[in-house]
Amino acid sequence: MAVAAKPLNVLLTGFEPFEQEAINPSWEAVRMLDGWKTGPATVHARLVPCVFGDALDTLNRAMDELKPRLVVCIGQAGGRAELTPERVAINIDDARVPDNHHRQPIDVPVVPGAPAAYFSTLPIKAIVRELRAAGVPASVSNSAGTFVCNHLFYGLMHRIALHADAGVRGGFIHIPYLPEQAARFAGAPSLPLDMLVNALRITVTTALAVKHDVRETGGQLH
Ligand code: PCA
Repeated sequence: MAVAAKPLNVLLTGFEPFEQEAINPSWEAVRMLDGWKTGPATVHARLVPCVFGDALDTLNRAMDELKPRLVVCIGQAGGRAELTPERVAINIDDARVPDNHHRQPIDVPVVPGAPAAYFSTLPIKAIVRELRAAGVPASVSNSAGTFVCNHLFYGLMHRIALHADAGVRGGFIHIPYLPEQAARFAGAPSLPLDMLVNALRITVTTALAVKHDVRETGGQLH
């Protein structure tokens, strides 16, 4: 008798626009994948506010509801030319500009008393390799910054580390502007939406398939 496969949920999050932008490429790309199925997995897209604290509340509610096996949070990194899987989340909020609720924490921990940092548990090197093989520019990043993206990434990894969600893997990927955003800033790099969406499909399938990351160069001198 055939045994019904257990539903396997994948949570992708994207951010609302911030800092005078009308759109955020992370949500524009993530929302295209809501309901997408790959093998036994179904992707669920969620919009996250660009607000310290509230962003984590939204993530926690979505994880409680969906009990995902894989969580990939996506954010905009205007000025970057590539998709950049982040290696490490750090326990600090240090906002250069106010968030969407005019909060501007400076040098406070995301979680008081918690570890200084957590590593992504996504296979970041394998993701970069698969993206490049598909013709998508990608590199490992060693800093997710100290704004709301790092805040969300840290909160995600802290939750996973506390074993509230045993076996869950998670991480964060920054993505460049869309062309219509970059058109406002001379020389700013961008990638088109269809390439970003395809790159997120590759990211999900690679993260589900690769349990032990590949060992190859991806470091930086500084
Ligand atoms: N990028 C910001 C916050 C929201 C987003 O998309 C960041 O990198 O922190």
